[in-house]
Amino acid sequence: MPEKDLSSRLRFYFIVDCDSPLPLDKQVKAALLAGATMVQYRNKNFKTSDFKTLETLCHLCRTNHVPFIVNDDITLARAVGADGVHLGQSDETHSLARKILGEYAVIGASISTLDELSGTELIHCDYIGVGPVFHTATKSDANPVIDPRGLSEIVRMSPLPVVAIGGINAGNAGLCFSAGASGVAVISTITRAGDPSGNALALGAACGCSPRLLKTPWTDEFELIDRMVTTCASSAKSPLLKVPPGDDAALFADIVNPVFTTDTQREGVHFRRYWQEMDEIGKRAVEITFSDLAASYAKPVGLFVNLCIPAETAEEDVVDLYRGIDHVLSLHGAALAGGNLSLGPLFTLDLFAAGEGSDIFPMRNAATPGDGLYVTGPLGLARSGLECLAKGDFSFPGLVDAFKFPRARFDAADILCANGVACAMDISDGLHGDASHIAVASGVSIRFEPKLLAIDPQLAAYCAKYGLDPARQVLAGGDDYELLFACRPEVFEKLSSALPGACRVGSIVSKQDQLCLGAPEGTASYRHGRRETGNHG
Ligand code: TZP
Ligand code: MG
Repeated sequence: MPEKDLSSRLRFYFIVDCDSPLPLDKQVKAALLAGATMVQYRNKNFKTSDFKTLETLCHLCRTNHVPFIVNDDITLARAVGADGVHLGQSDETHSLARKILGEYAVIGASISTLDELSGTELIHCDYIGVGPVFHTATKSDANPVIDPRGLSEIVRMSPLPVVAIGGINAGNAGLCFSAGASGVAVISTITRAGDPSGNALALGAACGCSPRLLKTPWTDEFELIDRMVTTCASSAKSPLLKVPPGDDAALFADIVNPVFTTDTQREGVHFRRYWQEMDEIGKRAVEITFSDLAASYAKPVGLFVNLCIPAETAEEDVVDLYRGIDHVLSLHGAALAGGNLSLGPLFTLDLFAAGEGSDIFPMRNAATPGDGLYVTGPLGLARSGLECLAKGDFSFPGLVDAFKFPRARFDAADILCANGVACAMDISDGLHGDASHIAVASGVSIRFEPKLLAIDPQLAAYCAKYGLDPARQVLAGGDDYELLFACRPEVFEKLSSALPGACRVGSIVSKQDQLCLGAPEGTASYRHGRRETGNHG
């Protein structure tokens, strides 16, 4: 299995110490201030009364965009909404962790020997923790010390990035990196030190991590709303919005053919704060909401954002989110029309957009046998980019950008509308699933022509690295937000020069036993609630 480059996230891996007199939040703050890149909650005597502290630590890490891992207990990791779990040799299996926590969870395994390395189901893991490299008093049942030489032997044989553990401090961390470790995991050098913060900073420097300022949670609702609205001041001036945010409701001027749509973005389902910057989350949320308007040949006029945030959310994060929202609103000449703010356990955006429609309202029921089925651009990139973000693999920036920066295809919609294309939709869940919607609504079947699927070179390289079928990524991967449309081949001929990225992906045929023909066996687009690992939208 090829290496997943999680290195930057494993670099400075702090593990909390429940046996230290230093309170856990102080431990984690010292580590975060010193630049820790991952935090693990390790409590060998967990009681339900500890849950509140666990939750506080999870929020502290999330507020600061640092992945939070729970040791030993998959159920506890799931209950607190952790980013992953670390399992030892005597814990539950890694495959069970993958099933319960989902495909984007970070899963680690403890390894002390080459035998343990070959006996572990690494296919379900993202990294291995290897040690004890040096003598440690922190783990009473630790295996024999393997020293940096033993570490480098395991690094050499491991297909996964390695985080070294056991007796590591600022003085010897360099030996672990020289042995090939991607990161070091530490406890006592911070938690049992006379100067925890000083030791943490020294270790951070040895790891090449910069200290960070901790983000402060928001305090006053009205102040926060005021900052959200002023951040969107540039976009709040649409001629069609007569009364901007600030009153009980928005007053619009007459909108011709009014079109409305809504979308949702949930933390842990659609985004994670350690994957993306806040302004990127805002930009993406608005573009994909507007994509439904583009797919309806409508132009955006106003946007309402119903925001739900955990109490620990940093005010600057909310402002950055709205900077991203404002950027896209300005880009498309639309205005922030209103919104709502509430407290909740998860960061969630519910977005509602109002738009002005054109003479044609394209529908999914308008495909007829003999039509070709076309897309406006390459597919499979965004889904693969999402997988790269989850893996911490930064070697395919084009794919990651396709996920982070989708564009509502208003430009393509104008061309389709001008050419009278009556059957169109945007691809959010994947070509296969979205094409099925057209087949059902139009009472037809669809014959895919996989040889016609254009495979982007970065997608091809990504699939080669991870042993994936590119056709399947294209058919099943969602999130590209290109437009899918059906029309007579001669209409496509006419419009194709204005839409250079567009290509044919199949044909509309009369209804058969199967809705979709010609897709590789087992291809299925994403469906909420239909996977064991429902973790994406
Ligand atoms: N697993 C192997 S050694 C160890 C664990 C949990 C303890 C590491 O703690 P310290 O204090 O950094 O040696
Ligand atoms: Mg364990």
